[in-house]
Amino acid sequence: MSLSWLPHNLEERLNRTLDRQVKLAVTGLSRSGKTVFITSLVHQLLQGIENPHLPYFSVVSSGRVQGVKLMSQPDLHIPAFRYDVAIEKLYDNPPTWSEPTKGISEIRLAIRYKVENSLLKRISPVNTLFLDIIDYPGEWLLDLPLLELNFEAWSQQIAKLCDKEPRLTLSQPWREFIATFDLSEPANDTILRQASALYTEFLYQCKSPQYGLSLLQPGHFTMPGELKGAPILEFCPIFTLPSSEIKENSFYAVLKKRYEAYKEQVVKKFYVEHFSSFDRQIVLADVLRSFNTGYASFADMRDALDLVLKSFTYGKSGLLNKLFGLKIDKLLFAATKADHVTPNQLPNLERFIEQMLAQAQNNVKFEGVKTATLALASVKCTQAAYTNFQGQKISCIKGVPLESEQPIALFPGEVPVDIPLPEEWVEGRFHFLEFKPPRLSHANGRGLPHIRLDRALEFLLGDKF
Ligand SMILES: Nc1nc2c(ncn2[C@@H]2O[C@H](COP(=O)(O)OP(=O)(O)OP(=O)(O)O)[C@@H](O)[C@H]2O)c(=O)[nH]1
Ligand SMILES: [Mg+2]
Repeated sequence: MSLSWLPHNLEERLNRTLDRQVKLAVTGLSRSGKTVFITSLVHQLLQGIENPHLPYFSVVSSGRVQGVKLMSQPDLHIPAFRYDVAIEKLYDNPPTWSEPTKGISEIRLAIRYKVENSLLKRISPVNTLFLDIIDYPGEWLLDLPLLELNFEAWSQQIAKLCDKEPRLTLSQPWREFIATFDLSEPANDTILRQASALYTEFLYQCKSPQYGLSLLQPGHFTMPGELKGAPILEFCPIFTLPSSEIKENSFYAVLKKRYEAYKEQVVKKFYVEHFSSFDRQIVLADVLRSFNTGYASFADMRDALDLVLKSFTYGKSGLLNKLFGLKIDKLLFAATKADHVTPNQLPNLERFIEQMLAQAQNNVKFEGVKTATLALASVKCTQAAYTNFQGQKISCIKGVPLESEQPIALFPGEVPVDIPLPEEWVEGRFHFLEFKPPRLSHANGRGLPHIRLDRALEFLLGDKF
């Protein structure tokens, strides 16, 4: 049945009520694989009818999909997800990956499918599901906990993090700078700008591949999106309280005011405008990269992901939820780039992330959200292979490393089943390399090769058809 005679927003509302529209949000920290995941997902679905690459996505494998089409997106104020650019790059010769993305974007697909339910079938044998996919930086979820913290409590948390290496050394220039002025003195814009620039620089250094830290707040400082250069990002935490009485125009008072404005105008705005409207959520994490960097990077990523997952419980039972509601009822946590490990290591990788997030997942389940963990590769860039080492047959992977032209066979290291102790995290234990995308061809209609993307789709969307 066409609803084109309805005014636009009414049609949207009706689609949602009739369960014909679903908002699938895709997030993860920088470089976790969001763009590649969405590109592969859209590509797989556009392959549509009887796509042999999606055996575990039941609506497709049972032959019920009649067709899939890209549509113009419903939210005109959100930038478009550039599927066209990303897929062209993957099909190029040589194929390349997409550029990093900086903020939120959206894409809409219409999926026409045969209805299975015998009762509904009588009303309408064929239905259309509008799937809106939203890509947004996971860093923004690190901001939601700020809503429950005042400036002093947040500053204390940051101070505690900076007690330990590598933050202790990296934060030195910023800490030395803020120690040079008295917080009870009248504020000066130039000094405030310098202080926040040094703090932001400290966050970027923590994030650099050398240190690979993830728990970086405020999240918009390293992922500003459209707020790049805006004065609302010009503040930083403090280490000591002012020595004398606090005047309204003092450094201390201004920093506190800006922190509160950030919470109100940036964090809450994201919650109300976007987060509260999502139906389903997938959180992606490049766990293997943190293995390479060492224990500090791994532990920091785990803490950051714990905090990210808390956003969903916090949303469900917190004050904002009472005011604005939080719809997410299914949450999938996925370790990406599973083609970086040998196929026999996949179960280990899945057990590892399951354990790593057990506590956080439990809390989310408690709030009535269905959760699952999975290891996947949106685009499989390696092949399983074997090599001989000292007379023994060893399982390895074969692919073209990002910095090279020639394929190599590599044993990347065993994924531990249990989380290793800090002292077991010896240097050189893991060699998880980045790979070039595989050469693809339009001509033979082969979809992008992947690992377990269909299982992710089944968990996230299977019940909507
Ligand atoms: N081998 C392999 N590499 C992948 C896969 N997905 C992503 N990558 C690699 O990870 C990089 C980052 O992927 P993106 O999808 O751009 O990550 P993102 O989360 O969108 O990154 P930002 O936009 O910078 O936040 C890519 O350039 C690839 O090198 C995958 O499925 N397999
Ligand atoms: Mg991206």
